[in-house]
Amino acid sequence: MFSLMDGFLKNDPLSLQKDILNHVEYTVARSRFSFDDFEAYQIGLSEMEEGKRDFALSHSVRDRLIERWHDTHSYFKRTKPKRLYFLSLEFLMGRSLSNSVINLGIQDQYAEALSQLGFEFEVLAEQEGDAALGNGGLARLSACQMDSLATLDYPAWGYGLRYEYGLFRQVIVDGYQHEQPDYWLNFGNPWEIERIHVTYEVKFYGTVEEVDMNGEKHHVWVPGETVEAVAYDNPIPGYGTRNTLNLRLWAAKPSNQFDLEAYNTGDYINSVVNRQRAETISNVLYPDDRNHQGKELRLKQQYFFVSASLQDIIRRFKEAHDNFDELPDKGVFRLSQCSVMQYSPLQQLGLACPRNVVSRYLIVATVALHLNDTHPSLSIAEIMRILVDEEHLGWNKAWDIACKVFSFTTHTMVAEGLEKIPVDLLGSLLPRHLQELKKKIGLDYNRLSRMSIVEEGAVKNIRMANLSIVCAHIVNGVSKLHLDTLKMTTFKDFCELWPEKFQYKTNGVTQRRWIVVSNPSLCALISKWLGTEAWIRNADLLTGLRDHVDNPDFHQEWKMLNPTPSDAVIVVDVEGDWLPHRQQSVAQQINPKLSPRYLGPFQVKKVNKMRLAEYIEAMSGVKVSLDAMFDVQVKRIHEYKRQLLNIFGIIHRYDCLKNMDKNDLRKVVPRVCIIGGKAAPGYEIAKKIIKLCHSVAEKINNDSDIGDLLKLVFIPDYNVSVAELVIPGADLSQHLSTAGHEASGTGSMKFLMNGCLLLATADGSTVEIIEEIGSDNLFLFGAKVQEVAELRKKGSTLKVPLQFARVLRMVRDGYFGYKDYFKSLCDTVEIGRDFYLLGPDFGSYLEAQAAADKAFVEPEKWIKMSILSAAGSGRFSSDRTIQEYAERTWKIDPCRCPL
Ligand code: 26M
Repeated sequence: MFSLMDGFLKNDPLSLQKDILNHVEYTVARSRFSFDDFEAYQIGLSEMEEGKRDFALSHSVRDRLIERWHDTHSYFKRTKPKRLYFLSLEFLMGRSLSNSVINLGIQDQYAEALSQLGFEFEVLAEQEGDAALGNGGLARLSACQMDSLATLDYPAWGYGLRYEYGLFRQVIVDGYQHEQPDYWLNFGNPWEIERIHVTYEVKFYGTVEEVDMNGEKHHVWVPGETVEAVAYDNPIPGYGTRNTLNLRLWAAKPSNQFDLEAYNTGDYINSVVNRQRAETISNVLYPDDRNHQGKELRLKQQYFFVSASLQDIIRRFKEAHDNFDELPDKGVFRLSQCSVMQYSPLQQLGLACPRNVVSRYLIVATVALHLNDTHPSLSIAEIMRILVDEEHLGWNKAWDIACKVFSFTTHTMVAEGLEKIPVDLLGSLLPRHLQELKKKIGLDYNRLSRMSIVEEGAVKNIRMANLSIVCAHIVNGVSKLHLDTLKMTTFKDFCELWPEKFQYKTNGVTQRRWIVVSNPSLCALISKWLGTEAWIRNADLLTGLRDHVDNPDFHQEWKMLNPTPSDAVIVVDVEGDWLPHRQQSVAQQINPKLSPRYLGPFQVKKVNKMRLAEYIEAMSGVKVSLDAMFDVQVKRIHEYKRQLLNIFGIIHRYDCLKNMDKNDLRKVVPRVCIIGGKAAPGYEIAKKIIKLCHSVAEKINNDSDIGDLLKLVFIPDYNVSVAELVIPGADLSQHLSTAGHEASGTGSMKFLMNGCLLLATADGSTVEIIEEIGSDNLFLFGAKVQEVAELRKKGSTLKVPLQFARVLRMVRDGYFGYKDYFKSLCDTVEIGRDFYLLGPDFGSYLEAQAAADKAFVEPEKWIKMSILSAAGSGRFSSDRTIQEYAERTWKIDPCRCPL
């Protein structure tokens, strides 16, 4: 890997050791030792409590991040490129240690430094907890995109909230999900830098007063509550570059503005208690990734986030445009000559000044604001308030600016998922914003009511998506199918009005995290066979793996395990019969001494399966066979994602095994079915799906007739670091959403990169994955988007396969216990009520599963499919996505900090 020598801090192993020891002594202040007293150091480190052992190490890495962070930001300040501000209420960063040393290019040096001290880097890295400030797909996408922005040298900032409690920890008790608070800051967070001096006041409630200023009427908002936002900076290092971006997260603190009234009247205790309430704003992440429930606290979080971020952005803008001397050639200079400074600096935020050459030049030198879903959409109302009330711009001019700086991405397929805020709530919390929005509503009265920003009804709602669409100059979908669907349904009217606004940028994931960090042996293998590491910054190069797809040496290193020791294999077909199939496996030498942590490029899949098997045994006590196909479905639990279809398939498989001839049993392809994911705490049906999974697992795993032929395990508390372990070890992964419901899906891309075969519906980004790898290289099933509507129309006249009815009956009749508890779950898939079409898709699902069984016992075929999956995954790198955004939406250029 590349290595950069730079800064004050040296990166040779000896210097690293010294730095780590310094932090043990002075940052952690846990042990007294002398540098040559190795024993003392070791005792000092092991004395630290769980979760703190990686602390000194992390701090030494953090120092190196800060160095680059400073250089990057002073370089941006000097060169004044147009900046992107990426606004998101959620970021799922996971762990930072491994990712940081890899992106800094110093992982080998750290490994050596630690090993000389008697420690293993990987073991210490395992100590780190996840930063889980988000729910699922949207939040992990933000994290991948930050990595790409940094790596591709784009001048960007991320903004988010520093929740004290991240996404709840999932604990399974007796098969039921319980939620426990994720107080992730307990041991301190070495990756953040608290900026006690970067604070802003955020106002809430109160009244709007009209005041007369020089004969003009102005609105002044007199707040009822004021809260302080404090900045916490999180460095985001790029790979193969010195650029290190900033993710600035806001925490709420009591404001310094005392309630004098209360103090004067002597109600000291109550006024202190009231001040303390402020901190609740950034206390906890809302754990529902479905929709908005009109909760006041959530709205407060959104506005708190928006207000602090915009104040910060505007402050930086003003700073940058005060000092023109250094950049005589950059237009900004010309602006000063045109005395633009006589305008409020805020007017320069977009295109406030008259449409002339100068103003056009201005926008190049300014900012782009990106709304990650509707969650930060109050930014639009806030910018309008600032421009109109504080900078005294006319409404039209202010609106023009807002339209030019904002772009927006939506992450949901269905209209019900779009966020709404009751007008009354908005009016009470942010009275001035509502006044301004009403002006906009006035304009919309002539349009179709469905396009209005306000939804009429008993309770009037602000439609955040409509607000964002009306304002943003570009509206993005997250896959081709997603945008096409929106164009025909939810956003039809808008698309007809402004067709040029709508674009799609198919999602991607970062190969740094999802191959280099999480699958080091595959990383080494790919680099070896491509003869370069350049694919780590340019994922398109992965297509080069196709050149070796028939090379037996390459296969040997890529290999999965010898599938099954039997001479013939039987798979289940759609009729539920078992078909014999000749197996062509070659006897394989398996080295039983192979360490699970072995990082060499040999038999990569096998090594990763061993690691996963170890984890499964530790978590659930279930021993699984490495010869089995590891079949994985990990993602948030949702009815539309159809984990229930998976479980019904498993029950069907179990039922077949139970009814099979003893002789045939030994010819079956063994499976380990792995399911993981969290259900929103209030999502009853999703929770019942988790319970059913456990009940079925209990039955199957304890059935001595079945043994290794079928196992079902639920992996608790699925999160980013668990994903890093599970994905590399999967042979097959399932993506079962009813077509037309998954906007994109990004899990599938991570599996694809790791050479795991997909079993999927033609939904979201899968359609584009098929374009890349070809339909022969995955197991496709189920109704297509166009057919879904037709099937739904059929209602109770729908035909479902007999096997489906049989499985449903087993659950209903209490074959897995908890008959009453599962009743409402069973009702959701009864003919006529089966909205997500599990019944109609069941037959084709079983066929796809049978095809997977068949392919698995032809190792040559399977390995080829696996190689071609990884080789076709380059398009699904977030680097490609970010480059498209930069060029087509944000209009920003790379700005690379010199070495
Ligand atoms: C809303 C209101 C209150 C609290 C939480 C929310 C909320 C949070 C997250 C609603 C939706 C949220 O996320 C939606 C999401 O994750 N969508 C997924 O986005 C991925 C990235 O684009 C896509 O790949 C998935 O298909 C899409 O489901």
